[in-house]
Parts: sequence; C-alpha cells; structure tokens
Amino acid sequence: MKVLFINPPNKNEILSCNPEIIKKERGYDPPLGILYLAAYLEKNSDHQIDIIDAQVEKLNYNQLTEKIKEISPDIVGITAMTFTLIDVIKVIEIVKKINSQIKIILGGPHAHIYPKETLDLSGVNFIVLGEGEKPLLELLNNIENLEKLKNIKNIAFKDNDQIVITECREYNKDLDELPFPARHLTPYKKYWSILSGDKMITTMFTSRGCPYQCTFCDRPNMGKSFRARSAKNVVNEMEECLKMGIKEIFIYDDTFTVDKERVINICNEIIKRKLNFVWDIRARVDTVNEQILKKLKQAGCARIHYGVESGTEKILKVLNKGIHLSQVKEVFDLTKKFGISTFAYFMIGCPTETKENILKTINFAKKLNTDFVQITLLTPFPATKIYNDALSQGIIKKDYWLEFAKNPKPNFKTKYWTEELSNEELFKFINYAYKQFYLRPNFILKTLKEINSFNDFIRKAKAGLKIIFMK
Ligand code: B12
Ligand code: SF4
Repeated sequence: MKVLFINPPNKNEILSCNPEIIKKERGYDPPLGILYLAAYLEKNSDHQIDIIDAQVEKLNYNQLTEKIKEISPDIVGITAMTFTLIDVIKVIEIVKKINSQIKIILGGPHAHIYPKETLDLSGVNFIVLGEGEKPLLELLNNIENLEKLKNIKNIAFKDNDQIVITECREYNKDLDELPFPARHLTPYKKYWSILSGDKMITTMFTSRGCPYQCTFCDRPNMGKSFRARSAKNVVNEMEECLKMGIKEIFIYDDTFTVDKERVINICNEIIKRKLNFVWDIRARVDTVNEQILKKLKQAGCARIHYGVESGTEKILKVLNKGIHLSQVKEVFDLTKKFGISTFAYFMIGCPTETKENILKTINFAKKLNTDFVQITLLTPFPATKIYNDALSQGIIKKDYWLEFAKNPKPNFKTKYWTEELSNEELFKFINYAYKQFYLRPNFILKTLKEINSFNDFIRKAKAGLKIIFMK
C-alpha cells in the first residue's frame, strides 16, 4: 500500500499563550512523530512511504492538493494536536475530495486524549493511541479484517457505527530497536531555528516519557513512564545526522538529564568519536550538577533549556514543580560558569498568582542573567491537573476542550486562569515582560555580536521589531 504522512499547513492553529513572534520567527522543526512512524514502516513492511511537510515547504491548500494527487496514496496518516485540529480537518476534507476511498488514520496527543470524539469527525477511519510505531504497522497489515483489528491493542475504529477502542498496550521499553526517524523522506536541508542562526538543524528524542508531575503539563496523564535509549544508539543517530550535513541538533526529550549516568555515557561517546557539532538539551535544575555540566560542555552541548516557570516559591508549589529559587539561581550560574548558554521558560497567570507575584517573576528572569527567556500565559491544557482544577472550581465553567473536540470550529479561543487577573491584564504583562527582558541594551549588544549571516541578521531584526511593537 502507499502510505502518505502529512504535516498539515499551520494556517488555523489555535492561538494560545505564545506571542506571535515565537510562532513566526522561531523556524521549522521536523515532525518527529511521523518520521518515526515512517522509518518503522520502511524497516518492517513493504508499504511505500511518503511524507509531505506542508509547513516547511510553505504549501497552501491548493499546492498540497496537487502534491497528494501526484502521490495518490491508499492511506493518509496525520498527527492530531488539539491546537492543530482545524488544519487536520481541512487536510482530511481535501484527501476525501481527491478520492473518498483513501483511508485516514490519526494519531498524536489529541487523538490519544479524545479518541471517541476524534473518530466521530467526518472522514476519519482509524485512530492510533499513544506511541504509534507497532499499532500502526499491525493496523496496516490487517486493515481489511475487522475481527483481527479488534485484537490489535491501542487502536480505535468504527464497527457498524459502534466505536471500538481496543485494549491498552504496554509502552515500548526497548527504544533502541526503533529505527532512526526517516529524515531522508523530508526536505531536511530546510529546517532551521532562530537559535542556530542560518544553520541546518534537526531535532532528536533520546528518551520518552517524564517521571515528574507538574500540574500544568499533560505528560503525567499520558501514562508515559520514562524510558531511554542507550548512549551508543543515541550517538549513532547523531553521526547519521552529521553525515547528512546537519550542523546543529536540538534534543527535545522532556528531561534529557533524568538518568545522569546515561548523560555522562552519551557525552563520553561523542568525545570518543571526536564528533564536532552544536547541540542543546531540555533539563530541570534539579537534575544537573557540576560534573554533568562539565561533561556536557566537553561534548559540545551549547545551550540548556530549563523550565523555571516562576520567580516565586508560592507558584512553584502550586505548579508542583519540585524545585526552589535558590537552586535555579545556583544552577544558572553554574551553567554559565561552564560556558553553556541558558534558556529559561516562565509562565504567568497561574492559580493564586497576583500582580506582585508576576512582577517578582519578571524581575527574577532579568536577574538570572539568562541568555534567552520565553514567557507564556499559563493555558490550562486538556488532560492536565490544572484544567481539571479549573473545571471543578468553576474558574472555567464547562469542559470547553471536550466541546471543541466534539465540534471543532475555527477562531476557537483558549481560556486562562482569570480568578486573580483578567485576560487583558495577563496579556499586558506578557508584553511588558518581553520588553523588559529583550529590549535591555546588554541583550541587544550581545545579540548583535552573535549574528552569523545576513539572513540571521534579517530574522533577528524582524524579531526585535516585533517585540518593540508588541501590543
Ligand atoms: C517538538 C514539539 C513541537 C515542535 C515541532 C512540532 C511537530 N510538528 O512535531 C514545535 C516547536 C514546532 C511545536 C509547536 C507546537 N506544539 Co508542540 N510539542 C513538541 C514536543 C515537545 C515533542 C513532539 C515530538 O516530536 N515527540 C516525539 C515523537 C516521537 O512523539 P509524538 O509526536 O507524540 O509521536 C508519537 C505518537 O504521538 C504517535 N503519533 C503521532 N502522530 C501520529 C500520526 C499517526 C497517523 C499515528 C498512527 C500515530 C501518531 O506515534 C508517534 C511515534 O510513537 C511535544 C511534547 C512531547 N513530549 O511529545 C509538544 C506538543 C506536541 N506540542 C504541543 C502544542 C500545544 C504545540 C503548539 C500548538 C504550541 C502553541 N502554539 O501553543 C504548536 C503547534 C505546532 C504545529 N502547528 O504543528 C502540545 C500538544 C497538546 C495537545 N493536546 O494538542 C504538546 C503535547 C506539548 C504539551 N504538553 O503541551 N511543538
Ligand atoms: S513540565 Fe516537564 S518536568 Fe514537568 S511533567 Fe511536564 S515534561 Fe515533565
């Protein structure tokens, strides 16, 4: 069969907590979820696999239609995020118009959280829940046999209008057995990031799942236990990327540093093989120490993204973040000492957060002496403790995410925690925070020094102008 994976255009993404600038000027990442699925199918089946990444190719819906017609697939697979659902639906409409016999399979976070509602959307034939590699292969191999499908774990489909959601399967423990993402099926030279200037980038996952329990995050509710790939396997993938000409690798693990021994082993392997490239990681301040940071630096890790979330102990507790401000300051200083850049993520608009608390957070962000910050409005996402609290406390009056899942309409607006401050006040604080951080003379000077090409200059200048005129 011809299987086509599509990363839909992002024309109708639900606007949430991020200012426009984050979305528009940040660059393009490869859609790793479907790249993993494509690689798994290439390795374990004879299906012909194609990928269209409409975002990096900047395809509009007409151009996408032509591409789909050219490939003429039997099956189309799409990642459904709650926030990208409208574009997912538009792609389904196009596909069914081209040929109503093409079967549509959806997976990803939205399909996992709302399988029944997703299956009820017009044109959807199958859902895959959780991690998709194995269930998708089994589904494709038995797609015409309803009885066999009922025994395949982690899928959902309709049998005579009856929704069937099959049993849960255990998460794949041996991540080393998965083939590396099928980057060769994408225009991999086109992925870039504002953080890397004009260089070719890719993203990587060296582990799956997160063992922590932050109340604003959906990861703890996705039943994902932490599992990690071996150091050799990780560095083999890095080498493969370098051979493709990729210059910078962003490691997107929820928390790369959960297992310190593995981190040291990965670094040693990079050093042993004399791999010379730039890479960065996402970590928590309570999972690094002097030894780890020193090793990371020796192995070329250039930047660490830390989820700090707040500049007050009170809100860190509300978020169940499990870290303290003294730790944050100490680890940021230590990271700097080893010459690694820092990126701090903050949120405002959290439960019980007052104006004074927000101002403290903004001041804390400035004092941290971090290289970058991202400050977003806390959006109670589906499948998070904070969303459930908002519903039970009547802060959000009805389960509006579920209603959206049942009946998705464009121009949907996300709701925030507005018990203490109104929407308008919260948005004003976001603008104020960005200006306070990014329009400091020191920051502007440092950015100018780091510009590495004309394109890089244009992108950063655009981003700077957007911050100046943020409203
Ligand atoms: C990297 C990333 C991004 C990148 C790249 C996005 C991309 N296209 O891949 C960037 C920065 C661009 C991004 C942007 C956004 N993201 Co994002 N992102 C992530 C992150 C950190 C990793 C995704 C990933 O690559 N995972 C690794 C792969 C292997 O796992 P996976 O994607 O889950 O795929 C597996 C399964 O889900 C399943 N599967 C996935 N797709 C499909 C499709 C089929 C057909 C099948 C059968 C199975 C299947 O099988 C895959 C392999 O096992 C996740 C958090 C996380 N830890 O997963 C958030 C996450 C997916 N993002 C999220 C959000 C909200 C966004 C934004 C809307 C942000 C915003 N504006 O507020 C945008 C929208 C982007 C867009 N229009 O595409 C949410 C989605 C929540 C939801 N309910 O919708 C997540 C879960 C983070 C979170 N907890 O808040 N994101
Ligand atoms: S915010 Fe990060 S550390 Fe906390 S549960 Fe989510 S992924 Fe894990």
